[in-house]
Amino acid sequence: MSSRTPLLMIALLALAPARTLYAQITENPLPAPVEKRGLTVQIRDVVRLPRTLGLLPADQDTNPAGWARVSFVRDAPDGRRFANDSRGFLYLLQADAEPSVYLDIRSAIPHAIYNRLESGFIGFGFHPEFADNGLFYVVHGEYAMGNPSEVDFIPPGYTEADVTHHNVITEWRANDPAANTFEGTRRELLRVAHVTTNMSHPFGYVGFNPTSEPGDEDYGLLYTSGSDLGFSNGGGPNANNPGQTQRLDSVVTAILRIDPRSPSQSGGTKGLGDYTIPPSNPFAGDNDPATLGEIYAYGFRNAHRLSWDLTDGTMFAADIGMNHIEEINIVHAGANYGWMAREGYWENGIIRPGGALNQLYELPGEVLDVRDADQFTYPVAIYDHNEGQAISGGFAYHGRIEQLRGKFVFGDVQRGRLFAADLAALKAADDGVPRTVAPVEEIQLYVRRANGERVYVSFRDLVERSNGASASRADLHLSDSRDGELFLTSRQDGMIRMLVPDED
Ligand SMILES: [Ca+2]
Repeated sequence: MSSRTPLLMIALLALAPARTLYAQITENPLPAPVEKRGLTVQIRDVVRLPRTLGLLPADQDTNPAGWARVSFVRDAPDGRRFANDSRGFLYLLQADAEPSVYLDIRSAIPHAIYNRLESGFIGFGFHPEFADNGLFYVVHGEYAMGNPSEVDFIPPGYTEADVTHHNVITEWRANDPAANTFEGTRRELLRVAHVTTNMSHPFGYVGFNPTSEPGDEDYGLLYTSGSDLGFSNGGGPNANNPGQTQRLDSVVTAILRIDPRSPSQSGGTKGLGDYTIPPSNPFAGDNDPATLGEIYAYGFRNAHRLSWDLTDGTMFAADIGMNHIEEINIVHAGANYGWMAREGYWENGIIRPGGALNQLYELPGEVLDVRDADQFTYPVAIYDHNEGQAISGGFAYHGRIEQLRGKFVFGDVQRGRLFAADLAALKAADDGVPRTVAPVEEIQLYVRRANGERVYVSFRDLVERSNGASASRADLHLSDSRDGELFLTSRQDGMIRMLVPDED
């Protein structure tokens, strides 16, 4: 011990100047608050999903449990509108009618876990040719214990004995795509092991680029969220593990892009599961057997929502940060978005000897202010945890609400605040320079009373009013309609709301 001390002291002395220059940020990394600057938008109730609170025993539900755990609203390519309740239901929403159950998936997923924020029936997305082929995709989570299914992938260095949960993506095929209740078959595409105690940050999104057309490279390719599968703070001995990130031999932190067709149908290269590797993927043709061909981009903590600007195809990912920074990223094929080495445009302390996930360190100016100075791609807008705790998905808005046109609209899941950033500023910030990011402002919401009176509200006020109780979290999520309008939903009250033009 004593023989090591002088060496340690020399090492500390050598580090001292660097620590002074590139200091640890302990609080408020972005001192300027996100403020309201005049964007004021009307919000209106559309429909409330049926109450499923109490359907599950309390220990198998989330806490706080909500009225209905609505996560996604999606318009099918045939024009019909659907929404899911992660307690196991896919609803068909028809104008002037109560939601009707299109599919109850509970019996198909008997090992499902429902008690995490993202769990149960997590998400769904329709194939662009759903009206003809009846195909849609579902992501859900399961317990490993007592589960007879074999996983397609276990993170490197772990074995079957370490597996705690399964992340599962399935393809469902409706016999009659026009029917108002599902009858058909399903096929499992991918089953990936979770090895942390909690099923934190599972696959959360499945969907297709809505701007791609038949014949485009991207057409018919299914994207997933980019999620760290709990390797940051998922609990237990396998969490807090930066060694499971920043690697191309693992799906951890990666947005995957797959051709959902079985190789037996496509004649192409098989992926980890029963799907085909798109030959145009960034690591598909690198002749390196150590890289996974299904990886599209990587280095995300929990990029749980993806979206595309319908005017130019720009792809966005909203990535939930650790203790400090929430991010909007513009996604490029093959790019590395930094987790766990980076959080926003800071270095995360976990990659330093003895460091921790809740630490941020300033980057040196020769990285922060210089184009492409390191191997990472940095966010185009950020906010810190003085302003919120978890970024929702967001959308490039070109719809009917004049004051939101040309903005990217997003929010904070936990607090329910609604934010906007100029699309032009976001795209300009996609310049390879870490420090350049687009300004973020807050949107003021209002409702109209029956007499036409305008009442300013927060999203959280609305959730509390419909539940008749205070909400410890707003649980805000955003979805978009086929014609580019925005839905705001809460997993707490099960209400689907819409942003609308004034006096609409
Ligand atoms: Ca930038």
